[in-house]
Amino acid sequence: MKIFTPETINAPATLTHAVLKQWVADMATLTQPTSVYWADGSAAEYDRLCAEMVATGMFVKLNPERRPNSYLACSDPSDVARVEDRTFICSTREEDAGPTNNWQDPVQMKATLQGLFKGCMQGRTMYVIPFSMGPLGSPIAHIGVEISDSPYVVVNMKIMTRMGRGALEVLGTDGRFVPCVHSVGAPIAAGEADSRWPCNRTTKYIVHFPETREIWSYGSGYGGNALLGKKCFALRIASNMARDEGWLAEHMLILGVENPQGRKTYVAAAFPSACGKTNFAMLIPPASFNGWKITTVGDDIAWIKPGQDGRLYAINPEAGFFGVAPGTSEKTNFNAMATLKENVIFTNVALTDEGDVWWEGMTKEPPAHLIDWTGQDWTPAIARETGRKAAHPNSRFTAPARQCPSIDADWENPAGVPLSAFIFGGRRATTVPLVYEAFNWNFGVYMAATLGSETTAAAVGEQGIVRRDPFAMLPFCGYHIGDYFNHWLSIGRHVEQKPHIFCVNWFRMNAQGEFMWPGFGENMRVLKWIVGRVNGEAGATETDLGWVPRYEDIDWSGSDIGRAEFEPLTRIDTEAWHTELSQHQDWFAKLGAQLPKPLTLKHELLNIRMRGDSIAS
Ligand code: SAT
Ligand code: MN
Repeated sequence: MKIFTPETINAPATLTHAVLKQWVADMATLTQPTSVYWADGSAAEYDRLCAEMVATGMFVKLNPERRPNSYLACSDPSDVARVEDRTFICSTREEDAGPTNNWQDPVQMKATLQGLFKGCMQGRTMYVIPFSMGPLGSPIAHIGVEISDSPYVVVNMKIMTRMGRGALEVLGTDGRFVPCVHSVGAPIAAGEADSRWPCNRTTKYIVHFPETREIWSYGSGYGGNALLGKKCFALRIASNMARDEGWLAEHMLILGVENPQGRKTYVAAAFPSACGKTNFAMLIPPASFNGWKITTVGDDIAWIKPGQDGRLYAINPEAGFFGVAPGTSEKTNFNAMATLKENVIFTNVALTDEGDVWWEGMTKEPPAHLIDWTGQDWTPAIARETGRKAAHPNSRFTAPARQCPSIDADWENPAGVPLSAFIFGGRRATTVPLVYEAFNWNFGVYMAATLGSETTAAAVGEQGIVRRDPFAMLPFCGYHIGDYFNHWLSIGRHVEQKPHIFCVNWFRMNAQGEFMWPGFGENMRVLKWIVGRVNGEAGATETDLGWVPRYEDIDWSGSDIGRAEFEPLTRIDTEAWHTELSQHQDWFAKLGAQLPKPLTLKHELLNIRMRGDSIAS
């Protein structure tokens, strides 16, 4: 066994951070890599690592005339999405992880991990990846250092975070960082060849130690399992930091709505994974909305802090988009397609004969021939016969946020942007109306706490099942979800100028199983109403659930949706809500004593209203 020391880990000569160097040395001694490499985040390094991956077959370089400086990676079929049942929160006390997280005793888990990581990087390079979540040096940013044996992780982290030398400079000699340890869990024995997408097909662990702010991930090289700055740090660990320090770490996009007079209103919106957050964040208003503009601050994660002026301010801690490819087209998300023109890493989409990429929904007509994400020939005829998709339903693009044409001028402003509204949405074929505004903060927290959504391909498991996904944070809240609700209620008590809270559902279906709402750019009509409500300019009618727009409260310019189509979109089906409310009750029952009293109260109020008794909200 080779012993590594701070002197033998290839650390940059200028690095004076003794704790960091010792930690890296300890990790190298544990995992036994062939060599240690410190990522500097430069373009030259990025190009070199990509070229190396092309040589090993992990990357395909796309045709530079069609997609300059871009690559395609196709993963092992066992490694295509987040693994929620292999994700753990290891707080000292089980009660602190709560009923929605997998818990294991931290001492036991550390022992398990020591066993797994022992020698796990044999035959591989260990990359040390310093990164900042949030602009470098900003007071709201936090630093992490990921150790990984995957060059795919290095280049993705380069796009998704502020990665490299700058982050080390911020750390100085004794700065705090969140240690993130990652291995694909596939050591290479001497003389053995590496696989194209190394991972561990049978053993995966995504582990968080909230008290010591540590992350350990083993066995997967994909997305949120491996790019540890994203869900693991910016949500699971950061939600703990946020609770302790009085702010919010949320699974939310952030966008700005600019009206023709130039007034800008920022909103943050939470939807579960693969429910269209990226599309909503980059929305282009219908042509009839002359002078209205949407600007993008972030598409997945928001860190939100109270400002001096009594408002809430949000930053996007990420620097790139890790978006779902299928369904993205010039028609559904023009800005995303423009963002994807160059400097992109695609994962699990199909390769065209011209050396470009394709996925379901990118064009109306599929190409006549493709190599699908599993490496097999694909034609429309084969697809019809076998049902095989060219791109995996959870295939992704990794693209720099600065390339997005709608990027907000303040997207890197360390002070953040002031929020006027929170929007919560799920994927619901029935029951939930197109949009409604909560009567007040605590009612909004209730609605978000009971948010339901049909499951998607973003996580391994059965799809299309309605599950409670509170605040779209079910897989991402790093502590007891009841305490998290309490934290939201407490923010409401302390913030003077609270954003209004809205719920939306773009996915309601008619009896024929067709979507009733066109979605995409048409969502601007709903957004304009929301902004109008916030600014005291839009009307509504009171319902049992909250404030709902009447037909005449929505701007229908350029639309052929009439009253008859609008009514079933916003109808409150009392029968369905009786069932819904009993499901809320079942869900709340799981939270035990940690369920905040104000939410029980709101549940009772809703029950009474739905039963038709007259009572104030
Ligand atoms: O794979 S990720 O967790 O990064 C994406 C998602 O599921 O939202
Ligand atoms: Mn997400």
